Amino acid sequence: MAKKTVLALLAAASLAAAVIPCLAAQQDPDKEILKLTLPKPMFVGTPRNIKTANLEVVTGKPRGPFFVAKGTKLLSLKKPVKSSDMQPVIGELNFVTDGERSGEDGYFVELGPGKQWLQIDLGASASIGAVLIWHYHSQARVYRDVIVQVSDDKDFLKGVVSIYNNDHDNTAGLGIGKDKEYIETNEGRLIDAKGAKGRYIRLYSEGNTSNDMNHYVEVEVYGLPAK
Ligand SMILES: [Ca+2]
Ligand SMILES: [Ca+2]
Repeated sequence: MAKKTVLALLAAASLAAAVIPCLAAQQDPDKEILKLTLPKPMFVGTPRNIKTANLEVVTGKPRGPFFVAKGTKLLSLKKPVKSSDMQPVIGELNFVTDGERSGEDGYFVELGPGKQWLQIDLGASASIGAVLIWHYHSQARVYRDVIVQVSDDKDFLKGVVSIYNNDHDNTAGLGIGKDKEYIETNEGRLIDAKGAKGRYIRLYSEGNTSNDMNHYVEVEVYGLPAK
């Protein structure tokens, strides 16, 4: 190959390398990176001895950036919470939206055993971009049958959109879910709500790999007011 051709190829390659990151950053001009605040991690290393059928592969890598519609805001802070268990075993339902994300004792609410739900009332219908959930992150564990739904009906009888469902065997009776089970960490679980519209967010779980109880440290709902 002629020396000139090699130089031309090298120049083209370096130009491509310079251009690609710009394209990636531009992506969609109507979107921006969702800014999140994470609590400090409570454990490190790859968890062992978690046996469950539908677990996603643990990469150990931090979550990448998540893009949402420009102007997306936290809508759930201090918003009212109700539950299938209105008398939690430990803590208070308002812990779920109090803005505290710490994994330490005193920051989680514990709902009774088996299938339980809790529900956040945003006060007005919204176009929801993302839901971030911390069930419990001071120990590696997997919560079972995590199902997240959005609706404008407070009783979730009509107009229900499921934005997450990892109940692969339908033990919760809300339909088979295709999402994976995952190990809780300080990153929480970020769910892409894809602009689902609704005033209420309902979250189900059915115990976890350490015990039969259901826990929440914090839930954050991000979105835009519905048009
Ligand atoms: Ca909290
Ligand atoms: Ca199940």
